[in-house]
Amino acid sequence: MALSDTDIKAWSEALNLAEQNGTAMKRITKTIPDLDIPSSYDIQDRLIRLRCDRGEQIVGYKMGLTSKAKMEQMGVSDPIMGVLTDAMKVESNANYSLKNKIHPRIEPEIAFHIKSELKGNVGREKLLGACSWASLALEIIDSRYRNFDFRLPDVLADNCSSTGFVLGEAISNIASLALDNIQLQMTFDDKVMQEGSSSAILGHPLDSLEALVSMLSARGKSLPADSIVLAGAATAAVTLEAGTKVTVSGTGFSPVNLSIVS
Ligand code: 0L1
Ligand code: MG
Repeated sequence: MALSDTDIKAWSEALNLAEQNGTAMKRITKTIPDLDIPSSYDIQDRLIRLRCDRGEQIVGYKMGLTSKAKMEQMGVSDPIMGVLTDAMKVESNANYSLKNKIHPRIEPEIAFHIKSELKGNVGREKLLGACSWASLALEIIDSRYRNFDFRLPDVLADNCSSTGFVLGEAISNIASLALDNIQLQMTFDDKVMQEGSSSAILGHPLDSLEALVSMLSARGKSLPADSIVLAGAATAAVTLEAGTKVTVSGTGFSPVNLSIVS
């Protein structure tokens, strides 16, 4: 079911309030079971506009549900995309506060910086030519829905649970990286929480970027020059707890750390 403009505005405001206050809400599909995908992305666009209205700037995109495990969990066969703003950027080695977060989780990712605009069908070669650097990343996700209970249209509307991201050292010699099989490990205080290969990110992280460009094109958009892209998680996400030091390491990269505080 397609939503009216009034409903799109109302749901984006509800999600915005949930995020700002750190209070969970009932998923939209409990009220509108047949919410359609275009309306979900319209809510997402409106939600981002609210962020921009309070001074935030769009800095890039994220891909979500990129691993088979997560797709099966959601009963979908395609990945999803969300928008990143400057306010979501967290410095490496920072103290990250869980204040006003609902039920935050963290996952290991690989990020890219795209220097020139991309649209339509792009292959790995074109993507590599447009890429100025790659880095390890940590993504913090926090669904605005009670108990992380959502359906596909809900999570799209909620900007794919986007909350924060940390970028590691930028590697500009991308050819030196074995992007098809970077071994990623995420630890909490030296305890290994998740391990995986970059091949779990839609088979190859550049293929995830290719999917992003094609999804944007299908919506009449392009990937702008000077965009950061989180290619997606290689593993499941892990619940964050205050007092933990989170580290992600990956072949060819320096580790990235984040200290979680209350
Ligand atoms: O980044 C992700 O893969 C998360 C997408 C949204 C699903 C979730 O919140 O787990
Ligand atoms: Mg992610």
